[in-house]
Amino acid sequence: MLQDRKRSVLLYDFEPERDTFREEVLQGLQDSRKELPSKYFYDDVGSQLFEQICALDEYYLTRTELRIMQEQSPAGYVPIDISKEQLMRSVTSLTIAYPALEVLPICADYTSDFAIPSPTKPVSRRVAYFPGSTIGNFDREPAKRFLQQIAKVCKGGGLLIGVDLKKDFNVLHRAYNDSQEVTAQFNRHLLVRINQELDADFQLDQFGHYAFYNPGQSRIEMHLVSLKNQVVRIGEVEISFKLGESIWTESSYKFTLEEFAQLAATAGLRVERVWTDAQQLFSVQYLTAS
Ligand code: AVJ
Repeated sequence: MLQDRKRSVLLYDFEPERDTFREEVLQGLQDSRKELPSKYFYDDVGSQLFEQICALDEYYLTRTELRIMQEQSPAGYVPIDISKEQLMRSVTSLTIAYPALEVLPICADYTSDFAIPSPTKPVSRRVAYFPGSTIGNFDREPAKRFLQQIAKVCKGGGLLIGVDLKKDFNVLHRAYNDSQEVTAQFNRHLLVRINQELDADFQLDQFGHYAFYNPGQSRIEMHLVSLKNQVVRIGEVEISFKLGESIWTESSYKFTLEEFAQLAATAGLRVERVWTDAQQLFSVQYLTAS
């Protein structure tokens, strides 16, 4: 969804009244030891003057504090994504928003084995961030292995992870069968890519999007179902499909909080905090790796 470029922000305004200013000035100046509250330096012009002070050679405070912060705060961010274009787009906006942050992007399948580079600054704690409930795309054993991997990489640190929760089957069904059929298009896009990149001839209108919640397995299953008997060519190879035969393209597991805590525990991760929305649709969880 497109966002308005210009956001309006509401100010909660408790700026001291002129009367208060007068009272404090008069009170301070009528004391036997005269004083004025230093907070009143900072009107608009005063604040700009202070900014200039901060830039002075002699005024070591600000730059020294910033240096300490830069030395001690997030040493670096290592985004990992399978899509190089998407990855580099987000890196660009991140480096603009956080010029001091060292960003070390990795284009990889995050289930594969690859080395995580170390930022230039010393790292005291590694925290992984795995949003989107993408953990739900793994079957139980691979999920456990993946979490174990993270636990190993983030020992002494933790994992912030998005986990989708069990809920009304109809709500789940609609989330993967949207009325605009974007999900169907997303699903079929896999065939578009295969056609484009692997010289294949999938007929897109001959494969139907089929997604449903499987309560016994606690997962959404997404399929592309052949709408006729057909033969598809991928390069030199021919693959035949029967009418109604499906290609399983994705699983998306849903959890109760207890089930996820249990899965995490099998990987040596402990749930420290859980945040959810009012309807308990989704959770964000912080796990530590001891
Ligand atoms: C981002 C992988 C978690 O499984 O819900 C969205 C992908 N598939 N609609 C999910 C997806 C269909 C999504 N993940």
